[in-house]
Amino acid sequence: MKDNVNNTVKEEKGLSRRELLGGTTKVAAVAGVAALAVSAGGVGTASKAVASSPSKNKSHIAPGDLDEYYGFWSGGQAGDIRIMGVPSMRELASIPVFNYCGATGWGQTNESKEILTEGLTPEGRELADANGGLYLNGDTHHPHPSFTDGTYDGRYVFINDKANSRVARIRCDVMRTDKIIQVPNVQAIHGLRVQKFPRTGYVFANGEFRIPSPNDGRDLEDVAKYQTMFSAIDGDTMEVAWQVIVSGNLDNNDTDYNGEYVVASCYNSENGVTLGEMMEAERDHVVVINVAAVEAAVKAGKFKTIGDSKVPVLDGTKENGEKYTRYIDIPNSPHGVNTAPDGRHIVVNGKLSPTVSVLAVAKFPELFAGKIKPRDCVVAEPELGLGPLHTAFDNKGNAYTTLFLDSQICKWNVDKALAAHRGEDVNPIIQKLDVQYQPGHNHTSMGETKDADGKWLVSLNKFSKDRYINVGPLKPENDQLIDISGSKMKIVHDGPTVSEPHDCTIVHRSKINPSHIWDRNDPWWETARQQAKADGVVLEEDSKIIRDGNKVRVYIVSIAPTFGLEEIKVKKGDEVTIYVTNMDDVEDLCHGLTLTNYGVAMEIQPNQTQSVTFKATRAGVYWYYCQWFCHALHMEMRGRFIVEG
Ligand code: CUK
Ligand code: CUA
Repeated sequence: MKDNVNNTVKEEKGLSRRELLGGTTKVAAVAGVAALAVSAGGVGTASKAVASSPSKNKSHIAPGDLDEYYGFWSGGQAGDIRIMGVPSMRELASIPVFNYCGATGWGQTNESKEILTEGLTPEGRELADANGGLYLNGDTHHPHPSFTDGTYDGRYVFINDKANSRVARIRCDVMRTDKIIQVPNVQAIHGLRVQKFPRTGYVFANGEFRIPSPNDGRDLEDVAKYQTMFSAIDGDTMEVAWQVIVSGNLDNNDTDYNGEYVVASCYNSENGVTLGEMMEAERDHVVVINVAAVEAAVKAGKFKTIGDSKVPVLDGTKENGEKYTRYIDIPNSPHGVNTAPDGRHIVVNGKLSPTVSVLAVAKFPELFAGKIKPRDCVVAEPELGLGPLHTAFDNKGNAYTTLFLDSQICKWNVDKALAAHRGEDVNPIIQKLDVQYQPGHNHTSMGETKDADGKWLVSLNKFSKDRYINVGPLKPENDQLIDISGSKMKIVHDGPTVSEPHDCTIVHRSKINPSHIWDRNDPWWETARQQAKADGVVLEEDSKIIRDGNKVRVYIVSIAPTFGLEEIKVKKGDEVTIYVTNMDDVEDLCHGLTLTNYGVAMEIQPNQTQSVTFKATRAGVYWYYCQWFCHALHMEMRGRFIVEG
């Protein structure tokens, strides 16, 4: 196995952090401190391959050894994405997305504010402005990496924000969010999947709640006029390409392996607004969206737009959707939708029904041609247990379904389920495993790609109850790691998480190849670059202060253990922007800038530029300091921000 994770600084730059720290530390007494900082970083230590670990428990990754998989975990209501190592289940990083992050300055730096606000709809901007211009919360559910040709390509991870109807894109090279858009005409983006073939391509996003259209004060009580939409976002430009109005509340979705169809589950086919109304019918449905048919109609101009939005909208409701959509009846309130790695079957999870419905992708063309009835697409409907929510797959034709109410994972065989549906006397269920407790999503290693490898399954359990020492009324959730490489599932690890992750994806490390330092040509600081150019400043070289009326722009180059300016003098009332460029092109050598008592703080990663703007509201001396322990003389890495009254 090619190990692309274990690139040490030595190989890349010819200089390790250990050497850098040793070389620049002039005071002998601080050598011990430097060693402390280095051991925390752990840079340059050789690591053994996972397979060579002598441990009997395959999930145990010995100190110094590396994980085989990247896990992208939704941060739930915390609004971030967490990178986990699998199988160790160690939390490696948090990527700020829809949250405010004090560690990185996400939500405060000009670079992040641009990303957080540029994609808002006019209504969203108005509502966010009531909160100081930014949404400070998010509710992430479904992190999905980009695909090329049916498997992960390591470019991006996409994730939804149900709370404020947004979709974000995370760059896998720097593991930072680079685009966030708010989807117009809908409320609560929930289910999210990406096009698997030929590439991503589209990001498919389900609008869950039904609202008046446009939602500007009309039809407040006329609930029959409420509607919701399925949206296709162009993953390259992060613009909404088109929307289709559908019947029911959209829940989850998944796509085929041909780039032709998307299947979305819908609850509340009654279009009710109270619990009682939503529960009236025995059956709900999935809606199948025909991507080519929608594209053709958009191209032919057969669409409308709504309100201020320019996005093409098509009618795909049960009554009018003929060309674009088909509705397949599914027992009451289906939830998860999961495409098998064979590319031929899509499993719809029953939730309130003990069954899962297996749809044959090959039947969809006949369905749209009107040659078969919708229910003819259902080629198996095994009864698995109470509360089936989500299904994952291995590489041997087996499926693993979470049973929320039974607190179990049910392992079953897809071919046997098909045979049973044809009337053969076979039992598709292979094993039921107790999990602790109430599982929602589950995910297998590479299981949503054609490269499913059947090694690991994670069950994301909503309740941990007694599995950990008591931390108060709010307990952690419990993500259990299950070894599925043998004939029987075996739980090998309990992993606590906070704030309801909902979902995760598990990606082989050979697919992801993050950078160690930023490239100075990165577009991240393009706005800063333009401003510097106008000010005659070279970001990489110049530390200077430019006054422009009562606007003051401060350019600082940081190289451990100094800031290029040890004193910044401004006048009370000035609007100050500080640009910091970290010219330490050494792995893991992050600096920061915190301005005491001003509530200003940001990270500046190796070779990165970041900036922050604030008002100098009070005269006095305020120290700014580097808050990342970067050097033996880190405590001395500071300067005075002097505000003249
Ligand atoms: S949903 Cu949470 S358990 Cu948002 Cu994918 Cu099913
Ligand atoms: Cu730079 Cu601490």
